[in-house]
Amino acid sequence: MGLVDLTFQNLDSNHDSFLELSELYDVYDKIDANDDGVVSEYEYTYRATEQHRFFSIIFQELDYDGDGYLDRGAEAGQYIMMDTNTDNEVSRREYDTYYTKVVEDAIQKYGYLLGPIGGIGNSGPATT
Ligand SMILES: [Ca+2]
Ligand SMILES: [Ca+2]
Ligand SMILES: [Ca+2]
Repeated sequence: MGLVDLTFQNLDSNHDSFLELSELYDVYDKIDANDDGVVSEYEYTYRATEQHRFFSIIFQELDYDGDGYLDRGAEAGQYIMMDTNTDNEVSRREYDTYYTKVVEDAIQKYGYLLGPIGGIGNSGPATT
C-alpha cells in the first residue's frame, strides 16, 4: 500500500480528529528511511508502486525550494498551508481541502507527465 494509505486517520496518531504539527513530523520521520533528517524524492515515492509517478509530481509540489528534499521547513510550511483558519490545528476538512488543491495544482503543472489518468485526484469528496 505504501503512501496510498497515508490517510488522515493514519496521520492522526492520537485520534483527536486533528492533525498536529508533531504528528506531521512523525510521519516524515517514518518516511525518512536513512534518518538524515530530510525526505528525498526516492524516500517519498519508493513505497508507492502503481502511483509512483503520481507521488513524484506531488513531491515536486511539496518541495517548494526545489532542492530535492523535504526538510522541517517544508513540512512546517505544508502545515501552515493546511491550517487555513490558523487555529494551529489541521482538521479533517482542512486536510482534505489542502490535498485536493495540491493534487489539482500538481496535475495542472506536471499532469502531462502522467499521461491519461483515470480518476486520480477524484478519490475523495471535495469539501466546500
Ligand atoms: Ca491528532
Ligand atoms: Ca532521508
Ligand atoms: Ca485549523
